[in-house]
Amino acid sequence: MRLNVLALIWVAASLAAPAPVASLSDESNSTSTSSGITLDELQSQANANILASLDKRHEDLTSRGQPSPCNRNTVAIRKEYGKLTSVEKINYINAVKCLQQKSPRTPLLAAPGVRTRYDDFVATHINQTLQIHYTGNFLSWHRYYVWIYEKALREECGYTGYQPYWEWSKYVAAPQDNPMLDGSSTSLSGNGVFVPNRSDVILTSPGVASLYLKPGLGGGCIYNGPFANYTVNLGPISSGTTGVDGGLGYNPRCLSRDINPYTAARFLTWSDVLSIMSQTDIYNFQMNLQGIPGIGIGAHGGGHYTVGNANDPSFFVHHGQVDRVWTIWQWLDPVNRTYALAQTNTYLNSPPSANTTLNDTVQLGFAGGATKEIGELMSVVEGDFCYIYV
Ligand SMILES: *[C@@H]1O[C@H](CO)[C@@H](O)[C@H](O)[C@H]1NC(C)=O
Ligand SMILES: *[C@@H]1O[C@H](CO)[C@@H](O)[C@H](O)[C@H]1NC(C)=O
Ligand SMILES: *[C@@H]1O[C@H](CO)[C@@H](O)[C@H](O)[C@H]1NC(C)=O
Ligand SMILES: *[C@@H]1O[C@H](CO)[C@@H](O)[C@H](O)[C@H]1NC(C)=O
Ligand SMILES: *[C@@H]1O[C@H](CO)[C@@H](O)[C@H](O)[C@H]1NC(C)=O
Ligand SMILES: *[C@@H]1O[C@H](CO)[C@@H](O)[C@H](O)[C@H]1NC(C)=O
Ligand SMILES: *[C@@H]1O[C@H](CO)[C@@H](O)[C@H](O)[C@H]1NC(C)=O
Ligand SMILES: [Cu+2]
Repeated sequence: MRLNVLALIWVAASLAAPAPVASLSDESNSTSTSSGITLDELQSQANANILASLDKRHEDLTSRGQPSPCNRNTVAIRKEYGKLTSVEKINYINAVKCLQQKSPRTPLLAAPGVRTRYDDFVATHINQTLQIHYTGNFLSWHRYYVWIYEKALREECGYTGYQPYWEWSKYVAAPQDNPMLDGSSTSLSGNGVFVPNRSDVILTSPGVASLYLKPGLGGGCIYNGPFANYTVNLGPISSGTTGVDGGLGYNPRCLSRDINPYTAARFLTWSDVLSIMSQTDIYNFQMNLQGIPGIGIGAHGGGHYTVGNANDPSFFVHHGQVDRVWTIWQWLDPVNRTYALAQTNTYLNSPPSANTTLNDTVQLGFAGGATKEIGELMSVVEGDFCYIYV
């Protein structure tokens, strides 16, 4: 499915172009260390800061005789999908399939198309789309969403691991060879069947140049791997083809996928990630991640157009990486960045709304979780959260 809705209401925006800081130089991928800094190195710095903060808190709490449940020995570790063992991958896949077989919590009156527990998550994302993208809560909402999904996998489906992430740049040359997408029994299935002669996806919006995205290597239904012949029930929400009831109606069809090396090469290289990481304020950080209208769709949009949307099980692995990039960026300068917010509560501030604050709330509907203030979701080791990325 296409997230053309992101383009529908793009508005002309005068935004700073990506400006990498001088100390960070380009790399073709995150595993190479021949020159310049890599994402792994930035992650090491960030993790050193997180662990130092955990240690300090642990010392403070234990010296006062108080419990210290989140410390360096208990912190959950989220890993890159390709680095999970085969058994870990299969456990993750089986837990996702379990959610896809369990009964939903969403009443049919609220979303007539929901059929499974997994659909509760898809419905929540569709329902709130225009309040959680290009907004001040984009990062915190999706952090909470991925965490509640991980919690459901663990508590409702017996998964004992944590949410994996997709290291975009590592597989940018051939996203179809990513162990997450290679079609093997330890992947989240591979490509959809190739549909020839498709035209470019055109993202248009008033006042800015249209973007043309070449079609990828698939486009049709997925017949391989663990999610072969999986039926999606909700959506789509793309322009012109919005499903019944605004995407919340029952619209059963195959899970399709169009793995797209052209989109990956354009938006998911280490150089792209570096431009995002090099932003020094939260406004430019999150705009570069989401994509500046008329210039690009960012790594967030790039990942979705390289693989898929919330009906696709890879969605949560992609958003694991979005959260990882934010986490690393925050912890490279925790004092200035942990609680930094920008933007408003409406999509590109249309219609105009108040600036997002730490006291604004987010909720995940029938997916689960309590209503939270954004301030409770800003640190991966505060409140309900206690995890790091390695
Ligand atoms: C959609 O959001 C509205 C407003 O928050 C809420 O009342 C409704 O229950 C939501 N529906 C679903 C399916 O989450
Ligand atoms: C990373 O880049 C190096 C050198 O540019 C290349 O040899 C290697 O194959 C790349 N690795 C991946 C996983 O793309
Ligand atoms: C694809 O387009 C080419 C050129 O227009 C045409 O010759 C060919 O038959 C088309 N293939 C299919 C499968 O439609
Ligand atoms: C998927 O559906 C196709 C076509 O209906 C069928 O040939 C194939 O055996 C199915 N595969 C699985 C794994 O169910
Ligand atoms: C935090 O921001 C202040 C004000 O812009 C700046 O002086 C300081 O260097 C920043 N802290 C770090 C660790 O970069
Ligand atoms: C909202 O945030 C912008 C950018 O930080 C700022 O210029 C503006 O004054 C804020 N508006 C209000 C009403 O606080
Ligand atoms: C507003 O948010 C701040 C930061 O998260 C928090 O410390 C404070 O308690 C909140 N205030 C209210 C009235 O909830
Ligand atoms: Cu989203």
